[in-house]
Amino acid sequence: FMAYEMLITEISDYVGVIRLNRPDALNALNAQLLRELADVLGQWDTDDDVRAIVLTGSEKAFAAGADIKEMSEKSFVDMFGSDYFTNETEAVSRVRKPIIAAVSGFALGGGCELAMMCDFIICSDTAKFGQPEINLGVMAGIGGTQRLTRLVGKSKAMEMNLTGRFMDAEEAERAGLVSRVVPAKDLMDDAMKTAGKIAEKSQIAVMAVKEAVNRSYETTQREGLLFERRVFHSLFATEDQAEGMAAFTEKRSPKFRDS
Ligand code: CO8
Repeated sequence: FMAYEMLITEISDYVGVIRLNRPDALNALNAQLLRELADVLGQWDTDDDVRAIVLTGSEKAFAAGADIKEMSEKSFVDMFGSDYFTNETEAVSRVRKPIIAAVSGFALGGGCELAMMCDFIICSDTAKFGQPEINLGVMAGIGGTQRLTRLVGKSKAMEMNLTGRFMDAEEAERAGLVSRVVPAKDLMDDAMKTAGKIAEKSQIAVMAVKEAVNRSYETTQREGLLFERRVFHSLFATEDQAEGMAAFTEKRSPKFRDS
């Protein structure tokens, strides 16, 4: 068991909530914060009490980027040699349960990239997304030129990465970066309700959906469709399929047992 200094974590009604908590640095991501994040995600992925995860920050900032003060003294050899952040950030993508990013305020640089590593983003009307690394004489390093391009297209991704300008919530929704925008005061309620809805489903089907949607990024459409079809077929080996379809026919709510 690891005591977290930079995260506040809580499990309620099968939803695990992780709040980034470095208020004096607008939740800038440093090595310790990311180690703690990787640790809790690793534990929750095999914890039956967690069926969906919400990752959030403060009202002012989801995260204002990687910690510039921690990075400023580093050399190429330090970065390349340690593969700075690689293990910790890959730990986010390894999680098989769904992770919702609930973004309020700044999601910049590594903060925007962390939000994009989640399965989808719900943001408040105060959210500001950006890849301002260019202003520091560097560039995005954990997805800002890759995931952002896939999410919003080349034109916007290129402009954001080249100019460092911020995108507001309305533009982010229009561009497909976020699934929905909600008033700031409703953000956590909405994210928790959304996670709660997912937590009621068959966990097997939920993990299969996550795998299949993510596969669409990694392969051709023909292979992706084949993967989807085979996973769909395989769900007919589960009791939850029989239960879900029986419940519909009998006009009652299904009781999924993840089996
Ligand atoms: N790192 C460290 N400290 C930060 C960061 C950061 N990214 N962002 C804010 N802080 C600190 C400030 O230094 C300040 O601390 P202090 O009070 O001690 O001076 C405190 O947080 C509050 O910030 P501000 O006073 O600046 O608050 P404002 O409301 O005036 O401004 C901004 C808010 C616009 C968000 C501003 O803080 C800002 O521009 N922050 C930096 C944004 C940025 O450039 N982010 C990109 C960082 S680089 C990156 O993310 C690379 C990721 C790739 C990693 C790859 C690894 C392999």
